[in-house]
Amino acid sequence: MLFRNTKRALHKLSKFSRGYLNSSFARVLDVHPEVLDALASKKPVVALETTLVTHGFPYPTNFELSNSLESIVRSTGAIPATIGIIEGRIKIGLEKAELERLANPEKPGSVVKISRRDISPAVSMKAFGGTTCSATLIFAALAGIKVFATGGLGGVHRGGESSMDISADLQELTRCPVGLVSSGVKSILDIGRTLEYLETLGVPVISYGPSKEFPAFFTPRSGFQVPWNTESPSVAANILYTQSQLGMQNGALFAVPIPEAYEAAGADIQLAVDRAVAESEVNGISKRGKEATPWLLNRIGELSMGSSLVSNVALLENNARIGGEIAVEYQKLAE
Ligand code: PSU
Ligand code: MN
Repeated sequence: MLFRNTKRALHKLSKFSRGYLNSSFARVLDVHPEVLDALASKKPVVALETTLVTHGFPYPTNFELSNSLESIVRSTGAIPATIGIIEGRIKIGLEKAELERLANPEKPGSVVKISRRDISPAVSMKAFGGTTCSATLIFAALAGIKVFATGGLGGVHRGGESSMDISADLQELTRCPVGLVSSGVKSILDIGRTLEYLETLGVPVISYGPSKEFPAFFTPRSGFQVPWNTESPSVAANILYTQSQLGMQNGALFAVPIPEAYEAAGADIQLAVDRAVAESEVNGISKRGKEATPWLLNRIGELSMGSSLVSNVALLENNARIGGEIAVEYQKLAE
């Protein structure tokens, strides 16, 4: 019996791997053997991003956090696939040494923040990179991963109606059939316009909690309502599965409020957010494109004396667990 099962698994794996190895993207993209096996044998997989490692958290918190997100995903029965770029190779699933390479600023050479527009130059120039939500969505979709868990999605920046600083993350949700689990967007952004933009793009936004209030990352309340809410991983999985049955190419955003224990800290952090945004307008960082978000995140950490980082870790860990639960339910439907 054992032998027969193993043989069947090997057969499936080799068929899947053959398809994968013949595809053109295999020339630039490596799927970690554990992730490849999970995809071939239809186990649930959750994608994780690395901009939070390279541009979101200081070392060694970033390295430890990434490991803890992977363990939390595992504890739900799903396999984690942390995505990043190592010397021009796109990695779906990173080895510990590769993760350390992206996390540790003392390693030689720079590590770039990779959104859609940076992918082909980074690959061609053998760069190291942390993938934003947009790039992570692209690679997750290429590999056939259905769920991606992170902290905050990018969006329309404050003043975006004149600066046109709108994260590529939003557009990408129209192109990748992946469920993105985040705690909404930070109030460094214009939350109302971000939701309007997602509506225009036709991306379903579902609050994953007791109410239809869209969460504002550090706080569960943004003052904006979304049309749908659920607290059930199987309903969330069903939303993704329905889109796949209809052949829809877009993803969906599941917006999870920060755990209750961190609600109170949110009000103080909000002051830091407002001050950081005001500073960025005075010192001109708000007009420096991709530097704006990492600068604001770092400044909020300084102004809140690390409290924002503690909350950020808590919500990321919560989202990794929920991502795992949704992926497990999705796989049941897809069987
Ligand atoms: N917002 C956060 N934390 C983050 C990011 C956004 O609260 O770490 C990162 C994500 O990787 C996101 C990217 O995809 O920043 C968006 O950057 P930009 O605003 O430059 O598109
Ligand atoms: Mn931008």
